[in-house]
Amino acid sequence: MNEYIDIYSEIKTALEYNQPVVALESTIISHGMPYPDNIDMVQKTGAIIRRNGAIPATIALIDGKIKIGLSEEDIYRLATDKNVKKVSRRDLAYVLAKKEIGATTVASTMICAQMGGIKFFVTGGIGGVHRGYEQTMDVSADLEELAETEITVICAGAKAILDLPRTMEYLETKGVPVIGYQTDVLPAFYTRTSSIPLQLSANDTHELASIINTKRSLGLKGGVLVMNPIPAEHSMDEAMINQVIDQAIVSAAQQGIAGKDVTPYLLKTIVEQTEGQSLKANMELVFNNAQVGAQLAVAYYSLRASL
Ligand code: PSU
Ligand code: MN
Repeated sequence: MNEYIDIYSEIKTALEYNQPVVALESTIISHGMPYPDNIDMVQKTGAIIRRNGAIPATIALIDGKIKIGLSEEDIYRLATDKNVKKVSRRDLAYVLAKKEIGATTVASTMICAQMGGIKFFVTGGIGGVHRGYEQTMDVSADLEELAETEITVICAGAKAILDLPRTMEYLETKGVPVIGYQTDVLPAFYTRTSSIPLQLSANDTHELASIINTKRSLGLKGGVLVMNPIPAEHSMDEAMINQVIDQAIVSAAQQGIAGKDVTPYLLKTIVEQTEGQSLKANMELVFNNAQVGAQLAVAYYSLRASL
């Protein structure tokens, strides 16, 4: 392990004894949700992971270290400090070397989780190919990381802020297994379905654990993406949310928002335009992913122990 990794003792022990650990990203805290809901989200997500038999490990860059497992003070800083940098693969070495405070995206959380020996990671939504990418070339580094790094990411699909068909094509080209959890269509984050069929699906966490174990045994590089739809009682009206998303994209273009500011800008605008309704849905789908992710980690480690 490299000298930048700082793993909280409880998590270190769990990893040594092959107990299930589930990583969480921190960009969702700093740039994905407003304060104080972001703190509420991390605490509840951690509690759900524990209740389902795994140990939560939130990852961030603090004072020159990759911290795996954060203190309450770290979480408060991430949730409130305006100087927190959104850190993807590109920014990782820079922010560490300068000892700045950095929040990890899906891509950099995967990198750091792998450095620490963690195999599962729960989040809300991943980045992807942005709409209008023909002009902007805006494709999230999350996709390339899924192609390279051996972590299973549990999410609620991708948002319609992205070009969903092209996001799926990219993942197919890169050979990333995208597995629907109890669904055979791509969930669209705020809604349970989209018009895009999934080629792979699994009925329960044991099936998923067996697929992940087989992939590992074959030595195939790259991650696995589990698509877990938002619970029906929390899903949003499709026409309404799509209209809000369309407007947010127009407004981002008009204001010249580009690069890594695009996703945070869109998320914030959508929360404002739905008067918090989208934030509530976002939190609920993270909780649901935490439950499935923890159960999957438990199933995977018990399968490994039985081999
Ligand atoms: N989608 C969400 N919430 C988020 C993000 C995406 O619904 O918080 C964050 C994640 O950290 C993701 C990142 O990895 O945005 C993608 O940003 P970009 O498109 O700049 O790669
Ligand atoms: Mn981008």
